[in-house]
Amino acid sequence: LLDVSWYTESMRAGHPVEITHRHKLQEQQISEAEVALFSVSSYACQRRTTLDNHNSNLTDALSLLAENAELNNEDGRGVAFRRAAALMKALPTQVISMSQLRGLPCLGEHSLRVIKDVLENGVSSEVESTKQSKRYKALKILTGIFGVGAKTADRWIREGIYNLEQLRHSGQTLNRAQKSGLEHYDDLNEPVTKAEADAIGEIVQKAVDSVLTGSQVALTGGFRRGKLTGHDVDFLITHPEEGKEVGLMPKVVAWLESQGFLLYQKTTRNSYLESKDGPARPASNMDRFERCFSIFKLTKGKEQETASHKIWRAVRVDLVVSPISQFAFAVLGWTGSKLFERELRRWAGHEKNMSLSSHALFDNTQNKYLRATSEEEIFAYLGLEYIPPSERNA
Ligand code: DCT
Ligand code: MG
Repeated sequence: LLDVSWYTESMRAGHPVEITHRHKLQEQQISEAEVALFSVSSYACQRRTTLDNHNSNLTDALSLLAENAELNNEDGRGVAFRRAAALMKALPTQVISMSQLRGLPCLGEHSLRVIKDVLENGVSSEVESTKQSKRYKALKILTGIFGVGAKTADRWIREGIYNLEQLRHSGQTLNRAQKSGLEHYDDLNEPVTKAEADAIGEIVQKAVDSVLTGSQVALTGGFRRGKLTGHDVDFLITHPEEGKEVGLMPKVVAWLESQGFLLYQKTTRNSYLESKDGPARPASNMDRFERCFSIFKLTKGKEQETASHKIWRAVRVDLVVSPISQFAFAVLGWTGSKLFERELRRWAGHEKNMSLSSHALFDNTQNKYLRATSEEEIFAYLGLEYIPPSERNA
């Protein structure tokens, strides 16, 4: 997939490849022939992207600009920066010169300008000025509240609200989610660890065991891809007998609530993927999908709680119930990364004339749904090499 012949050859010849400083580079006058040239597939779902990122200086810069674009509702621009960042994440070595990027896909003029700035000056001036801008800072703070999206944050900023203090004194009416989000702001902006995710997994497993024996719980999202921290914990729940999962979510939520595990919960019947990205034709078996956005109360230790010593923390948890017939699609759709999922759907549509969602795969040429019981089968239908979760970190 990746052409690293130069890299291995120069390693053998004893050339230094881990040169990080540009002045050192200039002094050594490294010729282009000596610089690694990469060959990379253009869809992120064709690439293996591990958490081992050799270009975090570049991906951090591009990701920040992507985030800023998304916060300003500039989706096209956001995706362009995400694609560029994902491409840099997939490179097998550190990029030290612009010439190495020649012929690579996904790098638009703007992204190349940012990369050049970082390679030459250590930082991108656009990133630095974005970080310093009053608007970006306010958008970050306000969308850091669970339940607040870019549009709400923008409205508040236009009304002169830039931080939590101003929001609290503004007299703005907050919905239930936003009130909860504001109340648990610090906890919810603290990364969730794998150990905390596992502890919550045990609680969720206990909940489903108590309400329906034989139910299965799968950890999805970033933790399934091997990430050590996340902004939330994502679970998928199913039952091996089709139809048994109907009505499961309210029971699980009621059990969790009765045990005092929930600080907030809201259950919706349709997932966002279903409403936005599902196959063009509605499938009758889709209205069963249920999702619960929640905030868990996770006890940290066994010490006694006092007025000044809180022994629990709030954690964002997403629960999704899927019928077993859609489980493989749901696991694939909820494992991420977001860009990997977006690219899978783009590949399916543009290259295969198929519609992929986290419920199903529809073949528009054959005019039929393609059934699958494993992620491997879905990749095979799509004509893609199987990429395991740990290599979907695009
Ligand atoms: N997802 C998606 N498209 C979205 C949102 C989510 O395909 N717009 C999928 C991919 C990942 C999964 O749902 C869970 O979403 P997040 O929790 O937002 O992502 P994550 O990778 O788990 O990130 P984090 O580690 O920060 O929770
Ligand atoms: Mg997650």
